[in-house]
Amino acid sequence: MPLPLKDSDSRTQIWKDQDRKHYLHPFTNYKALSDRGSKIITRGDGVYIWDSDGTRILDGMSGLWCVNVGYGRQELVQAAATQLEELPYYNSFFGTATPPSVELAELIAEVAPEGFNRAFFTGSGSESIDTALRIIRRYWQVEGETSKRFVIGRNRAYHGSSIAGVGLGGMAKMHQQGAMNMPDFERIGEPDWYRRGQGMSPHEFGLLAAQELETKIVELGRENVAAFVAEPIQGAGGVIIPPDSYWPEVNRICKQYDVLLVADEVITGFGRTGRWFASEYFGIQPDLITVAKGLSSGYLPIGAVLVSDRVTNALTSADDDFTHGFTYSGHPACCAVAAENIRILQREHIVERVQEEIGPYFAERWLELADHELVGEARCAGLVAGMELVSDKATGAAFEPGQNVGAACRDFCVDGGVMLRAVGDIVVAAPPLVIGESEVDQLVDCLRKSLDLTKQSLCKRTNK
Ligand code: PXG
Repeated sequence: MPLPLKDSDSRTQIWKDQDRKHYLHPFTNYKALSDRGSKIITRGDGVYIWDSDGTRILDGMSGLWCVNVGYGRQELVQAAATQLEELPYYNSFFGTATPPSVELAELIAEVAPEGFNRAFFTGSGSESIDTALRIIRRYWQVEGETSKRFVIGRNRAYHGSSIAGVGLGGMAKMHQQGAMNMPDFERIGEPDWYRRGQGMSPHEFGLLAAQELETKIVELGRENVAAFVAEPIQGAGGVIIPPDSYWPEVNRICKQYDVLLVADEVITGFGRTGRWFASEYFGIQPDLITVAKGLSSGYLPIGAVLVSDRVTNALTSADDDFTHGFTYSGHPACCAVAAENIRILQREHIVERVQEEIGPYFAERWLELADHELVGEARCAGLVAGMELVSDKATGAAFEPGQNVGAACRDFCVDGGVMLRAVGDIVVAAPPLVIGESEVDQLVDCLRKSLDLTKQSLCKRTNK
C-alpha cells in the first residue's frame, strides 16, 4: 500500500501529471522535462516565489526579466479589477480609444527619453519588434526612399520568437531549427569584449565592433539600408554589456549613413539599468524603442514601440492608413496595469534607487565573485548581471560543449533557494528592482556556494 500523500504532495503530483500529458512548454526539451517533471510555481510576494511544495525561492530573474516592481502588488491587482469591471475590452482601430490607453501613452511620453512622444501598443516584445519593422518600412516609403530595405541585427541577439524576430535575431539554435529566414535581414558581430576582444582594450574593441556596422552598410550600399536593430545590453545572449566606446560610435554611423536606429529595450526598459531606459545609460540616440516586460512588470501582457518625433512626423504626414495593428493593441486592462506600474516606479523612486543605492551594492557583491576559480568574468549594469564560467581562469578557455556547467551551477542555485538562469556557461541574474541588501546577500552567497558545488562536481566527474 502506498503511504497516504500530504495534500500538497498529491496536488503537486496531479499538476505534474497534467503538465506532462497536455502542456507544450516554450523553449523546452520535452523529453528531458517529461523525465524530470516541472517545478510548479504557485505564489509570489516581493522578491520571492513559492513552489507547490511550499518551498520559498528568491527570484533572481524577475520571472523572465520582467517583474520589476516585485510580486504581490495590490495596486496592480486593483487597477486590473477596476478596469475589467468598467470596460474589459475595446479597440483603437477605427477612430476609438479608451481612457487607459490614452493615459498610458501620455505617461510613457513623460518617462521616455527626450523627443519620444508617441507610443504604438502591442501585446508582447515579439509584436513590438514586428511593429518596429513595419514602421521602418513605412517610414522609408513615406520618405520616398524605397530602396532602403535591409535591416541589420547582430549575432546572439534575441528579438523574440515571431518569424521576423527569429530572422532578425542571432540565436544560432533558433536558426538551426529551420526558422524561415527573411530576405533583407543582415547580421554583424556582437560587442562581446570578453570573447571577441582578445589583445585589445575594451575601448579599442568597442570602436571596432561598432565599425562592423559601418563596413556592412558600405557593403550593402547606404541607399539600401533601412535600420540597425540592437539591444543596448544583449540579455538572452548572455548579458553582453558593450564597452563605453560602442554606442557613441554606433550613433555616429547611423547618423552619417542615414540609417534608423532601433533600441530593443524589452529587457532594459523601465529601470533595469538604473535609468528609465538603457538608451539614457549608454547615450544611445535611437529613432524607435521597443518595450514590453517591465512596462507592466509582467502582471498582464503588453508591449509598445516608442516612436521619436522624426518618425512620427513621417507617419502622421501620410494621408492614408498605416495598415498595422493587433486586436489587443491598447487593451484597456493591460494599459491600466501598465500605467499603475509606471506610477509605482515614480512614486517609490525605484529607478533612482537602482542607480544610487541597490545597483551599486549589487555590483559590489556580484563583482566579488570574480575571484572564484570558475569565473572568467563577472559583469553588471544596474540590476542585470552575467558571469562567464570557464575551465581555465587564466586563459578564459571555455568548457567542452555538453559539459553543461552553467546548467549545473544554476541547478545548485535553485536547490539552494535562488532562481537564476544559465545561457550556456554564462550565469545571468536580473532580480526585481525592489530587492533589498540582505536579499542581494542571499543571492550572491547562494551563488558562491553553488560555484563551489559545481567545482566539486566537476572534480568528481574528472576524478581530480
Ligand atoms: N526583445 C528582447 C530584447 C527580448 O529579450 C523579446 C524581444 C520578445 O519578447 P516576448 O514578450 O515576445 O517574449 C525579448 C524576450 C530568455 C528569454 O531565455 C528572454 C526573452 C523571452 C523568453 C526567454 O532569457 N526575452
